[in-house]
Amino acid sequence: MAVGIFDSGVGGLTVLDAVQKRLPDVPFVYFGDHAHAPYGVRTDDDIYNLTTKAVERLWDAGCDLVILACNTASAAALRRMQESWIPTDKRVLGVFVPLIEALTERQWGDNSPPREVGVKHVALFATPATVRSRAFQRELAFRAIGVDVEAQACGGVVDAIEDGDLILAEALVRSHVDALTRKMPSPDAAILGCTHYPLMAEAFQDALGADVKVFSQANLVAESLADYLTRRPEMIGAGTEPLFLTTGDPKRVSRNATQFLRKEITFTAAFP
Ligand code: DGN
Repeated sequence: MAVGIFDSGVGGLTVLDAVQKRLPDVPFVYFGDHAHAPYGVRTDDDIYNLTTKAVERLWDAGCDLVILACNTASAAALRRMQESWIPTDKRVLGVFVPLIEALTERQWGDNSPPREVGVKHVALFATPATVRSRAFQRELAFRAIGVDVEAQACGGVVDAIEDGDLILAEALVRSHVDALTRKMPSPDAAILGCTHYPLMAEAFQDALGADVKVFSQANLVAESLADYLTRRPEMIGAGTEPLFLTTGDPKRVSRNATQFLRKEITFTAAFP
């Protein structure tokens, strides 16, 4: 069996890269819904319908376990999928919880009551749909008390990354950080709540300053998946080269992904 990794575009490749390094023997299939990116400006119903279609394609490709490496889809669709749609022999996991557990200094699956933690003022950067969902604040409130969260919807950043326009992406990051620090002048931690943003991690850290601890998801999700698979070894198949599927133009997407991850990546059509 392979593990499926889904994102609306190239952002989930940051998660794939980290999990491949952590779990080199696990086979992966990546699905990027480039034809419909960005998700951040879509309605929740729209995001739910697109995400279920992508997850079904990953099931068809032999993935009984799928990670939604997309905060927007995790926020808008995951709970609804888990409540009514996912068959008992399949698992779909999101990307919020590992990050919130790290931020609140908890071990995997520690469900003890909320308590005071080291961080007090947290800046959240995410897509408009993720910010609207308040999913990070909800997960945080289950685990921590006394933490003030200021959210910034970072319009345009995902589009600039998908267009391969790094200069524009950096300028947008600076202006979103400015907007946030006008509302919260001295955050002590920042959450990169979109899997595209680790591609801009340096720009976020530069704009925020070295004193702000920046949490991004790739390594945290990789650790949490490794933990999960240790408890479910039957979910691991034999290692193969990963398969990259896209609903967009495979040539263009391969070029963009190769530029961002600085290694050769070849996408094929998800629905030929
Ligand atoms: N990488 C997706 C996320 O983590 O939210 C971006 C979603 C989008 O398409 N805007």
